[in-house]
Amino acid sequence: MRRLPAMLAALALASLGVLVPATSAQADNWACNDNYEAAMYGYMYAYDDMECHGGALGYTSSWDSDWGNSNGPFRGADTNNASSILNKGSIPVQFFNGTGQDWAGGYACLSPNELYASNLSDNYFTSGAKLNYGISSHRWVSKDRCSAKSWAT
Ligand SMILES: [Ca+2]
Ligand SMILES: [Ca+2]
Repeated sequence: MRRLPAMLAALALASLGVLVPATSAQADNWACNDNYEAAMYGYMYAYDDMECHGGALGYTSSWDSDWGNSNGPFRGADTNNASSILNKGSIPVQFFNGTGQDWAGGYACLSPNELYASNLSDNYFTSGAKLNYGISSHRWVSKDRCSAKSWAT
């Protein structure tokens, strides 16, 4: 994971702004865009801070039915700790508020063409619960299983 010192990142954004006038929304998403470019194909990533900052809590091409247990790609304090996510796979990732392989309860989906969600505080599970600091499990699903939820980055 490439991390630029804050000063350099600010300079990069400033010079980008000169060449390509960007909306503030685009500028805010710059870090996630950078992470998306660097991400591995077929993988999803989750970060503890917004804008894909703070290092990845985890990344995987597989699933994890409990982000708080001691096995799989997400463990311990990862549960209820993600503030941004990205999907560089070929099918949607379905995120759940709860845990377990019954895959029950509120969920939200991030499809590959959405690329990433840089600020989960704008998003909600189907149950109405906040997505930010709420994700506790995930799996990859076909498009038709995620039609209930569509959301902006
Ligand atoms: Ca786990
Ligand atoms: Ca949760």
